[in-house]
Amino acid sequence: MSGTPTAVVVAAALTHEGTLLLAQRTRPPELAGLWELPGGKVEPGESEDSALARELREELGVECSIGAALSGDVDLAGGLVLRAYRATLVSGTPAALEHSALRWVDAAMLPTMDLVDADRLWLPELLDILLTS
Ligand code: DCM
Repeated sequence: MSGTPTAVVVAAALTHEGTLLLAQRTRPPELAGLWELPGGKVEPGESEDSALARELREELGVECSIGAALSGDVDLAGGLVLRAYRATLVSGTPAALEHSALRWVDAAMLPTMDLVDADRLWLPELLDILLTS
């Protein structure tokens, strides 16, 4: 029953007026240039919501409200699990503080973006969110 606790990486489906924010990774080399839902690792003792709000503050310089989880987790290398949550802006304008670029994409643009593999699980749900928002 014991063993290494699973570390969770949280990522945001941050939407605004029918668009979704994607962020372009700078590292590691195999992921550099690919687009992702912004986020990062949950620290010990931190809730997933507060971890995601903190990551969005650090990476984008914005305050966000964190909503419901998207369906399904993704197993990443190194015993990490990736989980995504809906998010909306409370204040600020996102800036690429830790990414090489940001892009607000609509439902037509999203499928054309070069996403990191892990985030592709949520493509149908993200399209649905954009088309019904
Ligand atoms: N990751 C991912 N998709 C995201 C966010 C993160 O696949 N939307 C992965 C990339 C890394 C790990 O999670 O393997 C930790 O992310 P970071 O390096 O950004 O802390």
